[in-house]
Amino acid sequence: HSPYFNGANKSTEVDYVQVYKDVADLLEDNDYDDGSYGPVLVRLAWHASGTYDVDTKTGGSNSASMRFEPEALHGANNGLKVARDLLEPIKAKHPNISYGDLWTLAGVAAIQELGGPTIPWRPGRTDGTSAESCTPDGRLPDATKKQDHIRNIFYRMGFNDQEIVALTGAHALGRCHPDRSGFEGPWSEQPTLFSNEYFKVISEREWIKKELKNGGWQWVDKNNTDVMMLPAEISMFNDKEFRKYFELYAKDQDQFFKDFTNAFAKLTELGVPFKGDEKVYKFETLPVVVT
Ligand code: DDH
Repeated sequence: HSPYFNGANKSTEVDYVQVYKDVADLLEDNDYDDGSYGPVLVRLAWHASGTYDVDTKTGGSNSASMRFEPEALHGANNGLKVARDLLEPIKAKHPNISYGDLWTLAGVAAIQELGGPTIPWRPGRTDGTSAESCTPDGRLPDATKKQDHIRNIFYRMGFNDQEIVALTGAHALGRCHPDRSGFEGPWSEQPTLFSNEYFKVISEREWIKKELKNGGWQWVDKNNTDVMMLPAEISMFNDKEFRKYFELYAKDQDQFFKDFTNAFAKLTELGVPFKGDEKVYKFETLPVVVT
């Protein structure tokens, strides 16, 4: 073989294990939110993927259409520029990775590094090149609405009730920002730890309404008013069919991790035209450094 043959081949290869490590390395930042960029990266992976429509087979993470306006400016995507910009140096270091692959891999890395389950991931997304790949506004859930709206949004992606509740458990991570969604506060006291805490919090606390300065409202824990729930979430919790999964996951973290793993992997693969021969990665978390 000529050395040029190998060289040419290598130039399109991506070291996904190294990409995982590079994402893991940039998560911590004591000056940002609760000390981690992990939650906002998970939200980026979710909003890139959750635009999928099973009937028309449009949307999803394949084209990374959130890079373009108008999708970048959809209200649901407020604040995600932070996450997209954060990943630019990694894109520069690994120029052959597509944005769709990078964003979904970063979400997987964030979940794993913050204590969540190992989520199988494979490459295969190809970037769209223009705003033509943008999805119409309104495909992501509206937190001010009730459980029927949430069902319709997720059924459109192809999820069932159990998967919807499992996925929403991602709210163990992160917080609401008044300048992004208009809501404020985290869903738990430990917003940088991925666990079944969300389900415990929603089932065990007493929820009272809090009026917000912007004219809206949310639920807050009567005994710790920093902890919140969205109007849509308490509607879901009060729905008989959804409720059984909230109770199941509050009791059984292993079941939550198993069901979340499957649902999140499915979410990030919606609408991706895999060839079928892609390597499936199960990334190892970075070793914990004791200082
Ligand atoms: Fe969410 N989410 N989400 N969410 N989400 C917000 C933040 C985060 C809803 C509304 C909001 C999922 C489902 C729902 C994450 C992950 C996931 C915010 C606050 C709102 C509002 C944004 C802000 O102000 O910064 C609603 C409604 C639903 C629903 O299912 C009914 C799902 C499925 C996921 C997922 O990842 C699988 C994460 C993480 C955050 C925290 C972001 C941050 O910056 O912190």
